[in-house]
Amino acid sequence: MSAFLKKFVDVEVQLLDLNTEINLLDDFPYDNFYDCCVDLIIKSGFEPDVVGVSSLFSPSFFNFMDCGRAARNLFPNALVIGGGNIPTNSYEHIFNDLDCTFFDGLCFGEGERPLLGLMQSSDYHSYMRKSSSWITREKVATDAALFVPAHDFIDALDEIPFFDYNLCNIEKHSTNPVTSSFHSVENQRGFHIMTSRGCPYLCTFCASHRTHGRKMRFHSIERVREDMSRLKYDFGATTVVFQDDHLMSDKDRVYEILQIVGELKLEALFQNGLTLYALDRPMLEAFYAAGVRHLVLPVESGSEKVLKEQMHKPLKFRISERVAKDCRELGIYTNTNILIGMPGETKADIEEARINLRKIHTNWFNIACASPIVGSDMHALAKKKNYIKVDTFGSDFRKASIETEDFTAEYIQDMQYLMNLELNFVHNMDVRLGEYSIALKAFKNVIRIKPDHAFAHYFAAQCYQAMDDTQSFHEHMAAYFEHAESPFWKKYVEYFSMPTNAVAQI
Ligand code: B12
Ligand code: SF4
Repeated sequence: MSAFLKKFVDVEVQLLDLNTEINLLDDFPYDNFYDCCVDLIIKSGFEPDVVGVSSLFSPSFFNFMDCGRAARNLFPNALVIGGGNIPTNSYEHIFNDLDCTFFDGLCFGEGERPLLGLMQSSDYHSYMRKSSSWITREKVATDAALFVPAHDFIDALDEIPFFDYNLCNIEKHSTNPVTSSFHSVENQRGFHIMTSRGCPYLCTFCASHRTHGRKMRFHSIERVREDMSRLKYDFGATTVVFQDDHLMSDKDRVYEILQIVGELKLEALFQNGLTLYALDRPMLEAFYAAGVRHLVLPVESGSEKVLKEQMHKPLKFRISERVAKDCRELGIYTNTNILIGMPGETKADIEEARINLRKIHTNWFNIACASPIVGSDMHALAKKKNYIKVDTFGSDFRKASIETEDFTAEYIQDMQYLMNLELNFVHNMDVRLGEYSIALKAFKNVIRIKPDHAFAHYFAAQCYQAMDDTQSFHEHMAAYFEHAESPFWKKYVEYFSMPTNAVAQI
């Protein structure tokens, strides 16, 4: 947005990225996020005329509100505006239910053009009153039924200049949680990149279309090449993290992008799952040839019925099986994303999924609890049927928040952890296929984060035994027996009939 604004108007822009700043704090010497926000804004030395607060994620809803309040209190004469997925989807809640007075306006959907119009106007408030991409307290309060906000998209994405990375302290922004969670990447300097916007699919759990729309829009291939080259040569990028919602929409274009990645010798991560039907063998070979060694597979469910009826996802389970197998054969590590607890999903569906998912030759499963993201069809349905049991403005896919005629939230929460243990440990595919060193790397990663993880110790021990490392086998079995005694692990040890007699086993 900064680069786009500067193309047309003479503005000075400063960026305060609280994600990065807070990540770098050694401790949190504040009573709450609001105090932290005030302190960091003061330390930044900003004296803005306009403060724009951005929020993309439900878990940051309350932080978004705190930032807006802090900006209003610190800069009483400034225009305070907000944008991103959260205000786009929750503006009625913000202005009506929470009676928010500190935001002068909220932007609906993408912000480049609405922000430019605003900055070019002589009277901000009257511009926001007239523009249907700007939401104000008055519009929502007086015309709630009549007021329908509208997108103002840029069709040809190349109109947006190369991003204004000079706003960032690149060293600080390189503390990137995405790259470090990928199997093949260590301590890399990664930049997010989005070569297209929009997605035509109708997945019921997704709200991306509310911000970016359903129509695909693209950067040209020339522009993708230019951006990646500048990131590499001017900013020292070693990794590009693709964030397109539907990168695979045009396969020929993907081949060209992979060619560029390969030529520039950049690591490429595809953090969003890539549409599986498009990942045929030649395409996966092209990924491999470009140096890609890790992919995320959006399998989403092991039940065809749930995929079709609950998720509206045009995906056949056999395609997921084939892609995971091909990746393994080619030497591409895979994480598989699974959601459980959709409205309409039954316990029988979940049981079916548990069995089916064991057939996926993936390296690791990420099992998440379906979260009713505001703006998604799933949220609308869950709200209508009164299925939402907790405040969803903080929902983050870890906490089960839906309760239906078929299951309780506690059941989904328990099942999420049980499926994690079952698919990643008890039936771990790498162990089953004798890929012990790959499995071990994952188990040791779990132990690093959770040193008392009894199952990680047990299965790490099994790998060491198979690799003839007797000493490490004994060390991990000893750790297993120690932790298996705790009340938390005891129930899972019993459930999976894991060994309990230390003397007999070691
Ligand atoms: C990159 C990304 C990440 C990165 C973010 C890195 C970073 N520092 O930016 C990482 C990996 C860290 C991440 C993490 C998560 N993510 Co994420 N992520 C994305 C992704 C793929 C792209 C975001 C992006 O850059 N878009 C491109 C730009 C052009 O669009 P934009 O950011 O929306 O900004 C435009 C408008 O929103 C608007 N705008 C935005 N801010 C402002 C401010 C003002 C003042 C104005 C006027 C306009 C404006 O104008 C912008 C330009 O057009 C989106 C999907 C998507 N397509 O947006 C998901 C998405 C935002 N993530 C999502 C989720 C759920 C998460 C996680 C909660 C996942 C998890 N379980 O951990 C976490 C939360 C992290 C946290 N901090 O709490 C969901 C959010 C849904 C929701 N309501 O919560 C999305 C929509 C994906 C999806 N379809 O489900 N994510
Ligand atoms: S989840 Fe992905 S594929 Fe489905 S609608 Fe959202 S962006 Fe598109």
